[in-house]
Amino acid sequence: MSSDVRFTDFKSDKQPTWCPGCGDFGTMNGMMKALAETGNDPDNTFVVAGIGCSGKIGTYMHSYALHGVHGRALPVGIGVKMANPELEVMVAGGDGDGYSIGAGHFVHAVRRNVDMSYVVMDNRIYGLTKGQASPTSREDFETATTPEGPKQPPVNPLALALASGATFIAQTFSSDSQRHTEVVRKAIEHDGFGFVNVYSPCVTFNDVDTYDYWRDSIVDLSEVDHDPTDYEAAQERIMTGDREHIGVIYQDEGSVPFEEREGLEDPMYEIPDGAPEDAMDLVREFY
Ligand SMILES: Cc1ncc(C[n+]2csc(CCOP(=O)(O)OP(=O)(O)O)c2C)c(N)n1
Ligand code: SF4
Ligand SMILES: [Mg+2]
Repeated sequence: MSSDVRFTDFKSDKQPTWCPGCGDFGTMNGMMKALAETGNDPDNTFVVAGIGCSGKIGTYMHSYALHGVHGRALPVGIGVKMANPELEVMVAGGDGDGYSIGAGHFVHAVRRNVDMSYVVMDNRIYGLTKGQASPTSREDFETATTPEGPKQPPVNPLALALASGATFIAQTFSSDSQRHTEVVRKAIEHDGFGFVNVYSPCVTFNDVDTYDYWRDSIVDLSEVDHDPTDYEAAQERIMTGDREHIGVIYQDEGSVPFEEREGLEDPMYEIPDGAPEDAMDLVREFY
């Protein structure tokens, strides 16, 4: 790790193919700034990306990276962190990747509480596949495949995280660069699974959840009376309040990451080669 790293060091030489104005530009810039501000550098950072427009982020960032299978970024990220806890692991993907095909992994990653961060670029649509409804789309959101809307209420990702035992729940808006960076930084610094849902507008396929909509509806928790360490207050904001809050909504200050709790902090490269003898005895018993 180095203290003179600039956020631009996290930019790869690949030119993003995101549409001009896509929210993912701001989301990615804030992630790079937060990584640099927390003393990380590309050599100790591993980005695992989902599949979707958002998933292209692993190509546009300069770090170790893996672009794998749709909905499977989180278990891969956990594996990377467990194999080498010295790495700063950041998983990033879309609302479809995380809350639809990957919803099961989301729940279990949250409850496992490994020390890593998870940034979801929530544009309330499947962008890459050209505009189908996603799990966070509104009930009446019309698309080519849901001409009368999905006709089912959207998933509330923050509630899902809270119900799964999350120790850090936050939300940001991609175009509020300063606040987004600050919150992602807190997620990185959190001792455990730092989850950030980012309102990251799709300017091509979503004409409802637009920049103007977010600007008009967002309530910044730093400007109201909210204590993120108060579980009931967080529950109230997430379950019954206006959903468009940004900031750290819940943080368990006593969080102990899974690997620390279970004494699994040694990197796998320090484990001697070859299976331990008693494990081999067990194998011999069965063949
Ligand atoms: C197993 C599998 N099923 C479906 C797809 C098709 N697919 C690719 S991206 C995507 C949805 C992406 O939506 P989201 O995660 O919200 O990302 P966005 O493009 O909006 O950033 C789907 C269904 C796939 N690649 N793999
Ligand atoms: S389709 Fe939407 S999400 Fe994908 S790059 Fe374009 S604006 Fe971004
Ligand atoms: Mg999406």
